[in-house]
Amino acid sequence: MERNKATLDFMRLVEGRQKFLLGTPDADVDAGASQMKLRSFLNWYTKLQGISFQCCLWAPEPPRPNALFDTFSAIGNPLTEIGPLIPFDPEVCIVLDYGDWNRVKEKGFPEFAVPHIGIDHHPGKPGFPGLEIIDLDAASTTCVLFDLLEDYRGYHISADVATCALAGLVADTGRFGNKLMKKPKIYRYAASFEARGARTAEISIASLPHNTLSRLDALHLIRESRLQIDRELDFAFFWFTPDDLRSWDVVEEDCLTMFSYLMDFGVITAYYMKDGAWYCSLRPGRNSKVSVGTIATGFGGGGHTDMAAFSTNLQHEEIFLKIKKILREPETT
Ligand SMILES: [Mn+2]
Repeated sequence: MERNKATLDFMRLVEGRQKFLLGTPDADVDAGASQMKLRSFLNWYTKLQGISFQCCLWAPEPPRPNALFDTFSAIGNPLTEIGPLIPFDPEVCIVLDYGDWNRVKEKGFPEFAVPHIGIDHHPGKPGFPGLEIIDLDAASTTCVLFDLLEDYRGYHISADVATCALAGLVADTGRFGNKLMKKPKIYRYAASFEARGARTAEISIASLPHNTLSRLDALHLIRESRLQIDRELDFAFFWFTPDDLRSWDVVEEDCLTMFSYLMDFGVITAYYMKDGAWYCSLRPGRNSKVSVGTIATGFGGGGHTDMAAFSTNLQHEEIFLKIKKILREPETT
């Protein structure tokens, strides 16, 4: 059977090897699914060659729990398998779903003088030290892996691997909910995975948010006690703390959905802690004429007309007042 060039290049680098490091900078569902899927293939392939198999999974931090991981637990679950890198001496390093090699290194990916293979659907940046297999058109890294491995002779994609691949696809395209859904290619992949036995019902259930009530509670509490509004200046401001997130049992993104509920305001600002520093994120409402980038500049930050941010040592009360002052200034000059 005619095999594509990427498959040939990939197989040339893994042939005869038995120790693999599979790394990813962000252990989300697609990255975890890609690690599991590839590990399952390499396990099959080394057995076929009659050699032993060793594989170490790497990510800078454990993945955030997500019910979709359970749907592919039959072939492994990165939640339980990614840990600190034990002394391990790989013969090949494979980096998945990474985008920018420098970011991977910044996150502590160990450097080994062995062949590297990058497999991704994000645009690569210069500097990757090896073979890059990138398909910008693919909806997830699990799809790139599917193209790479599906026609490899004798390899049979099991229902468990197909379920894992579909979980990556569903999570990365926002449950088919974003603009990528216009691409028929996504449905073709989904159909291919289903034809190989992917358990779609299980995935549909797992992809429903498990914390709907916590999110509603969080939004309610923000509305009640963390939201300040100045109607005259057309300005909405909300804030939350790491303690809030813990007591509400939600993550930062759940609170930031407030942005989309406040779109009738000219300027919307969220104040919260990110990576250990206080941080303000600004958005204009749907009919706003204000450049939020200009406001962020007033705090030493920056950004664009429609998205801006700055980090700060100021308290939320001070920021609220200072932004109001900036919004008022055009009238006083
Ligand atoms: Mn991805």
